[in-house]
Amino acid sequence: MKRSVSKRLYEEACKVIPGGVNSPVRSGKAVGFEPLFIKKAAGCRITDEDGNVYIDYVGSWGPLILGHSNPEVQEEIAKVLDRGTSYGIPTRIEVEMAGKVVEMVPSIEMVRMVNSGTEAAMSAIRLARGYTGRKKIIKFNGCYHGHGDSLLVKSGSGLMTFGIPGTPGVPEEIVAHTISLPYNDLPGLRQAMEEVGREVAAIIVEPVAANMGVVLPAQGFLEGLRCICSEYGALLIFDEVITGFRLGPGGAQHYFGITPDLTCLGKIIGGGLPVGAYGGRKDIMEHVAPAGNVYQAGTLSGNPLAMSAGLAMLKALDRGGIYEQLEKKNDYLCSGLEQAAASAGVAVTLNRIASLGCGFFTPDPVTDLESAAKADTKAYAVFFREMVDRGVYFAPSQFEAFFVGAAHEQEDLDVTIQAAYDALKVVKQKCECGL
Ligand code: KE4
Repeated sequence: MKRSVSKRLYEEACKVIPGGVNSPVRSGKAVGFEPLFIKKAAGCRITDEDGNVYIDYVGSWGPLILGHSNPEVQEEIAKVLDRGTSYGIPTRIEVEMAGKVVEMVPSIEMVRMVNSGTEAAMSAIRLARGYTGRKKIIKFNGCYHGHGDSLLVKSGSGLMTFGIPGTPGVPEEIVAHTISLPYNDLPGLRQAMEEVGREVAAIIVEPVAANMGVVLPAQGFLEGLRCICSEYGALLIFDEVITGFRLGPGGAQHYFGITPDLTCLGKIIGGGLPVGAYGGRKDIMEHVAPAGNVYQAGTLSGNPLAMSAGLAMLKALDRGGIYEQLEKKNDYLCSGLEQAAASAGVAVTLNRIASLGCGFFTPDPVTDLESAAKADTKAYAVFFREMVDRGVYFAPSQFEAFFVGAAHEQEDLDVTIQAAYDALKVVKQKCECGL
């Protein structure tokens, strides 16, 4: 495929943007690939500046569950555009959006809009510390909760992709109160809580980890977190930036039947525009300024343009019937990918749930960061490049999820599976030759 325009744009971008990208995971560095520059997108397809078309399984890293340029979402955005984009003064649509989130997410009695998942997670942490008067936070290795200082400890996503253990610029004093433990290890958590449990403000978790690839909670893990938090008076925070509205209208907390104290949201809630949110028990949320003293603010929080996109998406998702379809499509795709890997004789462990998945290039089960890290990233890089050359765009990292959306039709899935048969044969040849 000719990609000369993307190549030129990348060269220009690298002169004025760090690494040529506005977010590290978009860089193709980890898979030996210079990033595409996208000109337009519709449905499940993206078109690059050279006119090449790809079936897209990144979907802006999760938000576009209904596909690119969804007519309902675009229509609502257009309606608001005529009236302006942001006032910095309350609007009717913010009340409607908050009401919709409270209606859809079981544990949320009150919610505050912000502009990203990072803001949602860092605000929830601050609120938990302000509410409990405690300092320590427990997270899990390989989970990623945005780039807020106190959560950049053994994180997933771009930090795992590029092997960045922590990050310069975060003073040790800031992360001194952050403890990161193995995901799915309840005994390890119990031991830590026996030592510091009364100092722990919150345990924050991705109820399905999707930033070290996709790793499912072990049987009893989430229930265990709930019990332990209640036992020690720590708050349970579900970071549902990916799973929220992805695993169903009520997210992972409804899917698994667990009630967190606070929930972080992002991605889908913005319908493709910048929106995050955090919410939960009213007695906790009423500590947030100006109702309470825990300060958090945002110039563009709740802006009517972003609210219109997010609300349109939530209403469409809440109409019913869509999640069953998404799960069927993902099951079909994953089965096809597994058959393609078996046919090529390439070891792939495919973790999936609802419309989310990840194929790890390893024969062994992947249940935490340690087992995820054993995946053959070189093999994944070959797979990624071979698939892109066949018009299929997966995440440019072994440690990111793929997302199936409502716009992926049977034909798109079949094209993807056929491409995988061919791509995995190349992986086999290249990996056997040690290339
Ligand atoms: P944002 O600040 O990127 O909106 O959200 C941060 C965040 C928080 N929590 C979870 C569970 C997340 O997955 C994320 C962001 N996810 C990554 C992709 N795995 C965003 C992609 C990027 O960094 O460009």
